[in-house]
Amino acid sequence: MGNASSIDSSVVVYLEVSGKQEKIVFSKHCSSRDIHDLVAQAAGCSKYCILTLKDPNGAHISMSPTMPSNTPSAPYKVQVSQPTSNQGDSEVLTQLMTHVADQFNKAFKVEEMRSEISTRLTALERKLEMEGLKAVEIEKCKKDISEIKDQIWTAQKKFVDFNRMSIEDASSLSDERKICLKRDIPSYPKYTLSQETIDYLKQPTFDIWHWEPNEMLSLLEHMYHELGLVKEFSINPITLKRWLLCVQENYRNNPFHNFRHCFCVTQMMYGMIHLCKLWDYMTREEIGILLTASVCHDLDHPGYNNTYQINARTELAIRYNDISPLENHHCAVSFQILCNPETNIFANLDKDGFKRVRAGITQLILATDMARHSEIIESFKSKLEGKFDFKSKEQLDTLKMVLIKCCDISNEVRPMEVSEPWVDCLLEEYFNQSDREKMEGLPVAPFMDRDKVTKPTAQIGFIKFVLIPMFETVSKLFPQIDETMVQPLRLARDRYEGMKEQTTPPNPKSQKDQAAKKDGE
Ligand code: 0WF
Ligand code: ZN
Repeated sequence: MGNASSIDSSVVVYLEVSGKQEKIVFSKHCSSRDIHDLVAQAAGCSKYCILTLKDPNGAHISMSPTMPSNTPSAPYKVQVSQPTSNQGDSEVLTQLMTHVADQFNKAFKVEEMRSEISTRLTALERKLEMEGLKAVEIEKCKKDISEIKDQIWTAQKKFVDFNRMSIEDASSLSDERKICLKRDIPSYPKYTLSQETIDYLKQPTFDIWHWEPNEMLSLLEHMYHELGLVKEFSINPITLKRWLLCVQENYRNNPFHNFRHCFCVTQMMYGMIHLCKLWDYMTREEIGILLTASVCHDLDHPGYNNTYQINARTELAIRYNDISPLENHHCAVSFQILCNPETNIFANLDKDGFKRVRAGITQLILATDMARHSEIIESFKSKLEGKFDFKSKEQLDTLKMVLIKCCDISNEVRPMEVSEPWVDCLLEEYFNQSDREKMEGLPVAPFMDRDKVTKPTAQIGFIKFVLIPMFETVSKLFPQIDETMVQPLRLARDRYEGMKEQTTPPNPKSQKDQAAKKDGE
C-alpha cells in the first residue's frame, strides 16, 4: 500500500461500491469532509449518508487526507447507510401535512378565540398596573385572569397540534431552542433602582458583571422607560417584561455570546445615546431601533462563527446561502419573537410603523457581521468627507450601523476589570470552535488556535487596527467620544503591549539588531 498511488500531492484510492469498481482522486491538502463527499459521489448517494470504508481484511479505514492509498486489486469496500435522524422523515412529514390540513379550519376558529382572549387579558393586565387599585379589585382581576387562563388552556389544547407544528418549525432554526410562548404575566422581581445606579447605567464604566440575570432585565426595562420608548411605541409594560424574558431565554449559555453580552452591547448603546445626545439628531423611533437591535443582535447564537457555519455546511449556512448565516438567524429569531402578540413590543404601531421598525432592526443586526466591517466603515468615512447630513436617511442609516458595530465589540472601552474577563470568555468560545474544527478536518483561523494565540496577541491587533480607527472615526462626528471611549482604548492597547513584553521571551535577532542600533547611535 503506502503511497504507491500518490501523484505529487494527489492521492488515488480505489473503491468497491455494490460490486462495481470506482476511483477517487484527491489532494493531501483537502479536508476529511471533502473526501467524505467524494466517496458519497462515487457511491451515488447523498453526502448526508453515513459511509464506512473497509479494506479487503475487513479493517475500518478512516476517511482523511492521510488515509492509505490502495491498488485496483485491493479496493476499499464502501458501506452506505441512511442517517438515522432522517429515517422516516418524509413519512412523518406527509402525516404531519395531512394533519395540518385537517386542523386548518379548526385552527382559524381557535385563532379568533385566542385573539379575543388575548385582548381581554391585555386590558386586565393594564387595569392591574393602574395605581391605587383597591385590594378587592385586584382580587377580582386575579380571578378573571385565572378564568381566562383556563379558557386559553382549553382553547390551546384544541389548538395544540397546529401550534406544535409552528413551534417545531421555529425550533428547526436551531437544534435545541424554542421560541418561548409564555402566557403568564412575567414575574421577575421588580427592583427599585437607586439614583446612583440610574446615573451609573449611562456610563461606559458601568460594571456589567455585578448584576444577576433578573437585575439585567430590570435595567433593560428601565432603559425603555427612561428613553421614552414605552410612550413612543405605546408599549404595554407587561408586554415589555414578557418580551425581555423571552429574549433572555433565547440567548444560549455560550462562554461569550450569551445574555450578558446582549446586556453589555445594549448598555453601551444606551451610554452612547446619552453621551452623544442622539435625540438631537434622530427620532425616538430610530433610538428605539438602535436599542432593540442591540438587545436582539445575537439571539440564539450557537457559539460557532460564520466561518465554521460555512465550512461545516451547517443547516444555517445552507438556509442563508453562506451570506451572514448567523446574523440572518439572529434577525429571524428576533421577529419570530416580535411577531408573537404576547411578546410584540411594537404591537401598537400601525402597519407602516411596524414595517419601518422591522427594516431598521434588520439592517442593524445584519450590519454586525464583521465580514462587512470595511464596507460599512468606508461608507461612513466617505459620508464624513463632506458635512455629515443627519437629514439624509442613507447617511443616518450608515451612522446607526457604525454605532451598533461600535457597541458590539466595545468591551475594551470598559475598565480593565470589566473588559479582561470578556477576552477569556471569547477565547474559550474560540478554542471550543477550533478544537471542533480540528476534529472535523476543517480549516482553523490562527486567532482561534489555542496553540498560537495569547490574550495580548489577540487584543493588540484588534485594538490597534479595528477598534481605535473605528472609534476615532466616530469621534469626528461626536468629539466627546475621544475622552470617554478612544482614550480607554489607547490605555488598553498600551497595557496589552506591556503584558506581551513580559510574556514573550526576548528574540535573539531583534536583541542583536537593537544592540547594533545602539552601537551606531
Ligand atoms: C479575541 C479578539 C477579540 N477581542 C475583542 O475584544 C472582541 C470583541 N468582539 N470580538 C472580539 N474579538 C469578536 C466577537 C465576534 C466578532 C468580533 N479577536 C479578534 C481576533 C481575535 O483577532 C483579529 C484581529 C484583527 C482582525 C481580525 C481578527
Ligand atoms: Zn454581539
